[in-house]
Amino acid sequence: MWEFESKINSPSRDFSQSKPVDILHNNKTLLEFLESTRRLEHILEDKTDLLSSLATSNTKTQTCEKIYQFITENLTADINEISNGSQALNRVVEDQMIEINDSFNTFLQSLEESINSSLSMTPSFPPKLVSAPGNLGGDIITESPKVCKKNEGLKYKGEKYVEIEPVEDGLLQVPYLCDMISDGGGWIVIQHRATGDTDFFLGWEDYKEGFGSLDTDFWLGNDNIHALTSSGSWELNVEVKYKGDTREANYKDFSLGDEDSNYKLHIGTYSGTAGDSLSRHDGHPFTTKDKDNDESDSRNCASTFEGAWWYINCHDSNLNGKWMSITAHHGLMWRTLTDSKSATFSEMKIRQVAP
Ligand SMILES: [Ca+2]
Repeated sequence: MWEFESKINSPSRDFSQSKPVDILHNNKTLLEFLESTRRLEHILEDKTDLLSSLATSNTKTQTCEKIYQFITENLTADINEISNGSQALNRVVEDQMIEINDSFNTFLQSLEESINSSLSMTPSFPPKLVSAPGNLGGDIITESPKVCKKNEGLKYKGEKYVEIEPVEDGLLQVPYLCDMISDGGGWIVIQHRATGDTDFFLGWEDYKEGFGSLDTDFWLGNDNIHALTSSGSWELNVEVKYKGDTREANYKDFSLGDEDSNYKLHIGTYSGTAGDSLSRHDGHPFTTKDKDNDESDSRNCASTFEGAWWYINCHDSNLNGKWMSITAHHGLMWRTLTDSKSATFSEMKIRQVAP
């Protein structure tokens, strides 16, 4: 190319003054120039074709990119849709599994409670009362220090209870129930709940006097409990059955104050297997739905939790609560064993350990 340019750029000549040799030379130069021009045209054509081809190629590339983008976007959307669908399906399956599991557990618990309830009723309270045999059948029966003596023409219930009729100068002027077997016997039962046939959501006078049936469920009465424990030294035994398992809580030095003290509870040291869910109530008065002696300013704990107890604000235990309640804290609760749920059996009994 530079050769061509050098020729183009060479100074002009006056051909009229040229000699024949010069003319020939000039013609040759012109021919070379024309040849170069053609080559240049070819090169330009080639470049044009190339540019055109590149442009076409670029358009195709852009089209390919758009198609690729379209496919990618749609594929991603499809994958996301499938993934979301799969997750939703998993959630539905998980929810249904939880629901089935809960239903099964509820069914099992209900079945277990029904069986336990039946089992707890049968041996303790046979429907027909029989006269007590002269000997209740074992070396473990001992003379009760004061109120649960054997061989007094006793009515015998089940395997371990006897019903005692009051005597004229006795501490109690109502029939009462003695456990003649447990831990050597000699226990007077002050609370018994095994059947749920008695309403325990009652007022002050009912708890003062006592209510229910010795054949089923009852409260001995706060006046009676006070009369028994106002002299001598007494111990308290609490039995609570939950999920088929019966546990005990024992307290030394049990007594109940008189009505003027609102039947204030006094208990000593705890021992046992049920855990201690009563010591926090020690030293506190009794509250019923119609007499609020608890420590809550905003409510009556007996009304709120459907029972009657030595409530604070409000309770660790609620053994006079609502039978088989499914509402948390409303049932026969013994926190260290049942948490907030209801036990299926409870019994409180006391025994004199010293005059
Ligand atoms: Ca209150």
